[in-house]
Amino acid sequence: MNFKLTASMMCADYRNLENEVRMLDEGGIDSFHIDVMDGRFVTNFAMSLNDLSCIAGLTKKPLDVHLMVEHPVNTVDLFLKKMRPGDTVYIHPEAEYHPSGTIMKIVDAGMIPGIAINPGTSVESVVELLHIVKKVLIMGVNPGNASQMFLPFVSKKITKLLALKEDSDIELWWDGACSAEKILKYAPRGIDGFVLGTSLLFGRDKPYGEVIHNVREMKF
Ligand code: S6P
Ligand code: MG
Repeated sequence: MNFKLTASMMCADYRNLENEVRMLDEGGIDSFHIDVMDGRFVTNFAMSLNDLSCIAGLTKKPLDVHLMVEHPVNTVDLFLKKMRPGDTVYIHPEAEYHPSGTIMKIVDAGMIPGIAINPGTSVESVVELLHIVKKVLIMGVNPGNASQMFLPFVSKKITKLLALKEDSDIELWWDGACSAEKILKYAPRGIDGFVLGTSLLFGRDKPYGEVIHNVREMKF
């Protein structure tokens, strides 16, 4: 089955970030997910420009930058400058007055534009943006922290997005509480990629390469 895997780097062991990136890279991860949090859009602070530059310098694989910040129009350029064409930037439409303008900035910089949608955000409220983004990051938890429980009411929205995907070329990605059970259920239905955090990849005492291989083979 053809689905992609990205590693949620806020869950990595920062005592040796270089080694973490190398093990994930050699272990076959497809990209590196960078969770940026500003303490306002979400009640947490997480990765920022230095972390992004550090990881970009350690791998040739793409970055998947998830901006959980208020009004990303004001700061997205800082991130775009440090990225390589073909990397992805997700903004939250809930955090922006005019999300389509910010999405066009991302496109103009040569990056892949995406929106991340919170559990409480309806498909209907973002449907116009689906014409101009390439990826949708479906949040299975409220953004802000790793190791949270999946919110079951999101399942209905996933079904709606899978139906919309049939008439468009958007990719659907899953972020938050991405467990083996979710991959087994949703990869066959057409979810294109999964963000791996503590539910499957980090803090498991198993080599990353082995976990990634098993997930791809759906051997859980
Ligand atoms: C959450 C963030 C995510 C998490 C990831 C953690 O705000 O956007 O990318 O880091 O979902 O995964 P898990 O398996 O610990 O929930
Ligand atoms: Mg994320």
